[in-house]
Amino acid sequence: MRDATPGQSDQTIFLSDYAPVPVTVSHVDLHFRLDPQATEVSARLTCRRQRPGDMVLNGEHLEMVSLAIDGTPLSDDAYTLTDTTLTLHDAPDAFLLETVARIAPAANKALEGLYMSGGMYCTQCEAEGFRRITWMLDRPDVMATYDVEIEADLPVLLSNGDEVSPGKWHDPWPKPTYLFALVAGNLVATSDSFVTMDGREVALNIWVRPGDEGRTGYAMDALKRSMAWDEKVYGRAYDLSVFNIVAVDDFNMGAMENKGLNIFNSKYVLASPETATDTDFALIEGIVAHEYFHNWTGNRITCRDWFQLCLKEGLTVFRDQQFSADMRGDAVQRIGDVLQLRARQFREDAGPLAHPVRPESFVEINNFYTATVYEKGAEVIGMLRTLVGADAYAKGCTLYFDRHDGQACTIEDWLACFEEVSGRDLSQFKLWYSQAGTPRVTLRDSFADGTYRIDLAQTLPDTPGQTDKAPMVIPLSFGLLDQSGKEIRPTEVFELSTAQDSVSVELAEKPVLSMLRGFSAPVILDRDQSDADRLILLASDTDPFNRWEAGRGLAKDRLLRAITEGAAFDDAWLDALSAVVQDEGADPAFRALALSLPSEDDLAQTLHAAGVVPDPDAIYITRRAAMLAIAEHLADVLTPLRDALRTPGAYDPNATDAGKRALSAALLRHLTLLDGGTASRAAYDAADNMTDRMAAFTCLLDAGDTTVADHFEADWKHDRLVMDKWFMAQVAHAAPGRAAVVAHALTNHADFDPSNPNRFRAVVGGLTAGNPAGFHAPDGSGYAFLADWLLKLDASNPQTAARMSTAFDTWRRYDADRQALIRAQLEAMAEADTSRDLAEMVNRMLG
Ligand code: B3K
Ligand code: ZN
Repeated sequence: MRDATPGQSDQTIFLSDYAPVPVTVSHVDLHFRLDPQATEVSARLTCRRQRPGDMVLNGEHLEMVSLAIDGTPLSDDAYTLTDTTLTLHDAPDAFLLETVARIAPAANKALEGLYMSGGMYCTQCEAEGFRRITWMLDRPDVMATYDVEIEADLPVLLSNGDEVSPGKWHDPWPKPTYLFALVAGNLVATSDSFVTMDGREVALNIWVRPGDEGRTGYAMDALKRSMAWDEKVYGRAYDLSVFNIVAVDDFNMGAMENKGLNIFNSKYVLASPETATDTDFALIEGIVAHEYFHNWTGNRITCRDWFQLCLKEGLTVFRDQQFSADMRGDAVQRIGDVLQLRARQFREDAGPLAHPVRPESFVEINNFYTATVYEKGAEVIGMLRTLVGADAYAKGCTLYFDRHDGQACTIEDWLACFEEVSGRDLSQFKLWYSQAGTPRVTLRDSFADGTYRIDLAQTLPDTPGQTDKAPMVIPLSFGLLDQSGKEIRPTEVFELSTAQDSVSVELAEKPVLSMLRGFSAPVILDRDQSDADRLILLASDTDPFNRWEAGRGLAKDRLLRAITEGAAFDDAWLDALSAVVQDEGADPAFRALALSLPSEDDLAQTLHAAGVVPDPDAIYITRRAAMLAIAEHLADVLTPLRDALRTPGAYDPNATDAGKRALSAALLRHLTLLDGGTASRAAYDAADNMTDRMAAFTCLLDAGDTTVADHFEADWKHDRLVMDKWFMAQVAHAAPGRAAVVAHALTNHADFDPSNPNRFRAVVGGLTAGNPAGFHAPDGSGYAFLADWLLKLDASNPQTAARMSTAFDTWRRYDADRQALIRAQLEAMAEADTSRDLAEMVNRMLG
């Protein structure tokens, strides 16, 4: 492991070891003299003793210029300086600590702390990046007010809070270091304003590089809608006179909620009809909302320590999902959220990286910004709301905001608010935070003598470091239909809180059970469900999630039987699918979701869970065969349906039009299997927006078209975000046998810059996530490609390398040959001189 300070950086940190700091900091005064190679950071920290002990400040990659307390330089024996800490011995009870540090932002390719992107200075401090800027108590329970002054020969100088004078900022709201931000550069703003519910006017700016300002309109609109929504739904108003967003090209993740100065990956800000797809627009809306909502859930009330990360992330994801559902429609949003949850979180929970929503130990906290903390964390909030009810949920949130404003909190603080308003004991519910793994709920039902009985049992699988877990409280929403599809019992919630339980209902005839409506709990439901019941639910359930789920169940059964037994695709299924796709009364977005088959990874996950070793090639081939069977079944209607879906007028990213385009694209994908690409070529040429263009482009790549990639490149070479799509699509849509070769060739392209995370993710993620059969090619070429690039990237950007390494986390699913190939790559990485980040991931995956 590289850069390890013995006994320090390879140390595991435990939740149980939490202790408050002996000396705290209440105000931070920073002066930056910016220079790419030698930025000088002068810090004056107002410090106050709370309990006995040394003050240990964090600081990494810093050159010390000076150090003084209350104006007097410190003698050598008054402090100890290491590569990672500055310890003050015998500090007084109240004092001003003055340090001057020198740093080199241009050399910082880890994209943590202060770094440079496209000529601009920017920061990323969460989780522990501030320590690369100056010495400070770099932990979330130390909340301070800030004054910041920036000196640089650049037109735009930004930091948190309100601008006092050019380049001088004051943030009156106490915040932890991770929310600090600074941006300086040649930027232009799109500006607007918002009047809060208490009548204050807030200036809104989205700062971008000159030339990009025409692509900020949608993000600005999403911001204003987010501000209004949080006032209306959660009663939360914004609290500064300005809200700035900056778009940055080189960014390790999606965006960052720094107080009053959100920094975004440009991919999640910049959008125009010509350059962004409907998916991009929806992501921009959701991420702008997410970061804005953090202003209350995360910033005003933050986390006591990083183990409480889900306190802000799970809650904020839940809030952004609610917002998107309000903007775009509940059903489609919920189906999309559950698809993501199963694809990312269920997968994580089923492998060596499984961990609780609130982990109990870590080596590198950046490795815990996971689907479990975020998405399962959001599901836990959703279940809490279901269990206490919408009214108590709203009251509990208000109590939380009132009671804990300005504090750094724990999950216990959060749950106590809901216990208080609902009068309910949530101690069993709290197990959702501490027990890892996806619960499996087994359901058996029977009907006899006028009684319908549902028997339920729950089990929770062993996960790393956890066995013999206790039963959880699982809210199961369900309703009943009669055999004609009419609802005979509306939705009710059964709380499964013991290992086994049952529900009995008196009825004249056996009903059709619609269980887990709206996916009321993040569990795997294990049951035998007849085709007849599924067909009734698909046609008639009042719960749209379960309508979709029934169709998905039918499809999944067919695919699994085709893979394991070579079963043919039956007309009953194809007829039902065809009816949904042609149902003009249904939302086109829903019809598009109904037409899309379970992903290759989903099928592999399900086979593995059933004790079958998944064969990635067989999965790929069978899935294609199923699509062809659907295409042939729908052959006569594909074109007329597409024609009927045309949206009149200019492109508009609204959800209704986007749904039509999504269905049209899904139909085109099937049509391409029949006509070899004729319709796609016409669609590509006719496209006047990036959504239609990408749909046609990927269809043509699937069809083996050899010229379209060059055309696309010639048209879009100048646009970095569009070119990310070009890089990714070629790898994701390569024939599996060629995927690693295509990916490798693209890494030699003049525009492949691995130091840009978006470009790296486009090519490497295009293979690992976009082309599973290619990644798992039997010759191991995909594995070698990933491991080579992880090691290369890790030398400069450990965070993104560690994150991308999770592609290997399913390795124990596969056959002995593939396992041996992956194990060899993991072992080679474990032996290599890697970062703490990557080393932790590799060691966990090796188990
Ligand atoms: N809070 C940031 C994520 C920071 C990740 C640090 N490795 C973005 C978000 O969740 O809103
Ligand atoms: Zn977040």
